[in-house]
Amino acid sequence: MTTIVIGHKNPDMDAICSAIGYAEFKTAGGFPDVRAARCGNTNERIDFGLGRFGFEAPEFLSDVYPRIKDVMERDVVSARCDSPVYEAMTRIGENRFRGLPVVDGDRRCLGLISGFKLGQYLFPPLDRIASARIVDASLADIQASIHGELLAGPGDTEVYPHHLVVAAMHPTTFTRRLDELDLKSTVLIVGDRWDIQELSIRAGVRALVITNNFPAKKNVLALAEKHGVSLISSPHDTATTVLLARAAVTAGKMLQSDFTSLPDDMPLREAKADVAMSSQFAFPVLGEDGRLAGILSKSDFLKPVPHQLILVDHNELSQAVNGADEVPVVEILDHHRIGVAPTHQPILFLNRPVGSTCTIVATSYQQAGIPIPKNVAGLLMCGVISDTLNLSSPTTTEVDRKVMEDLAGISGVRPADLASEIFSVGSPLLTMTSKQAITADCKEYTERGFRFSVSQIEELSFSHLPEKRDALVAALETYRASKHYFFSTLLITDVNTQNSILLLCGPDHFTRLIDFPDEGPGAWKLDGVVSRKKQLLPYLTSLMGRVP
Ligand SMILES: [Mn+2]
Repeated sequence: MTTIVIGHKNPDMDAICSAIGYAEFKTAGGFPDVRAARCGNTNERIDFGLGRFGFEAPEFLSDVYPRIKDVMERDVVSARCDSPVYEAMTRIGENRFRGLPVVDGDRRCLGLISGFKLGQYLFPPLDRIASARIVDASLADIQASIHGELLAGPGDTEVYPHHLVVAAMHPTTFTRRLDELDLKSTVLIVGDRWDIQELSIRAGVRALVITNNFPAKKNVLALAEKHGVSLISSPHDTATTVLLARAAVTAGKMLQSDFTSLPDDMPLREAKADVAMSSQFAFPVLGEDGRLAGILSKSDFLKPVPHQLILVDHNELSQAVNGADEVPVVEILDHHRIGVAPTHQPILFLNRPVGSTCTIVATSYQQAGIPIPKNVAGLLMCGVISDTLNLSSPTTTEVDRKVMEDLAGISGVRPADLASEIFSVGSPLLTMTSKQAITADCKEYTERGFRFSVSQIEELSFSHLPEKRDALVAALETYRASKHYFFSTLLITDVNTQNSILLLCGPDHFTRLIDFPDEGPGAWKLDGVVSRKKQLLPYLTSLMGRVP
């Protein structure tokens, strides 16, 4: 079972750093197989923070939907197309399967062989009972299948329909019978009947099988060589020899080539429909290289998925990685409003109204009595600094201040120095396109029946804003229209002066309600507002309550 610690979509510094930090904490606490992940791109600032303390961006996951490869049987029992069906039957019997996939030498799946089809072959319906004597196989395969030994005459690997004939009759009757046979395809099976053996070799049957390990007489051996008849000794009695000879037909001759295979990375929910509609007993699963990687049965859909999630820095499914609703969430660490979906099982849900999730990660270490490694302390500082604008945002609490002090002591890095390093990297307005600036840290909300988005970027000043403003507003409107949001907004915060400019696109009857000073078309001046969560969201919510 793999546990994935993951932050929200459009991850910010806190989401990335708390995911890494909490994965480190769980691992240090002895939790097996925990790894951090992200479901969106990092930005220059996040990369700086990670690199500053020797971390790399966690693994990117576009979604966590359970896939076929998560539940399929990897240890596939299959049959080679060129091996006798006897082997396939044995494997089906041993494993109590309904059938097997049939593969070539390159492990490419050619089709399926079913126990049902094998049963029909062994016991044909009465109107086709004569076909029970025909074996579409080479003489060499028949010999191998009956564990026989070639005593005289030619071996032959050419595959064509052989007719099995048991000579259990008087020589006179047998002579008459020989006239009715297609001798070139006849495999005659007989015990120690020397007269019959000689008669059939002189008549020119394709092969003569002597059962029960009866030794062949010298003159019979010589006669077989002379007439080019293959003489084979079988260790089994006649009835067993016939049965085994019939099983010499290769699996490739009996496969159902019209079958459905599925790619191993297909989400289970997509596979469900294909599987439910099909009468196939199992589904060959192909890897990226097209080779057989596993097999999927209907019962595999009942298996638990081998991964689970710990969500950090968010608790609403609309902000979570795609597929989070189909995987067990075992823990949530967050500092946002509660919008968590009901869970099936009790979970650890730690939501504290503090400035950053990294603060909660640090207190988790402290409460568990696990020392915070130096580099993890630095990493957590990045999250706290970024989310609280270095403890200056109104979301900052005494807990954050205390944690920052502790972390600074461990890392040996001064918060003020780290803050100015972080915020001087990659001004979003200078380094990003308008679209990137909007989507870099964008959160979707639903409030009072309205769906909307609130993005935020941090700058060291507003000096670059005037030349970018119109393009940003245009991009914001495009984004709003593409997502069918009621409105979309971007909060541009100056971390030095602790003021923000709000860009907002939405219907006139809504924007008319905004009572902050105008700062140009689609822009408003929000002095003293720095927190999306604590200041902007409550304000927007109150406006929505006044929508006529
Ligand atoms: Mn956060």
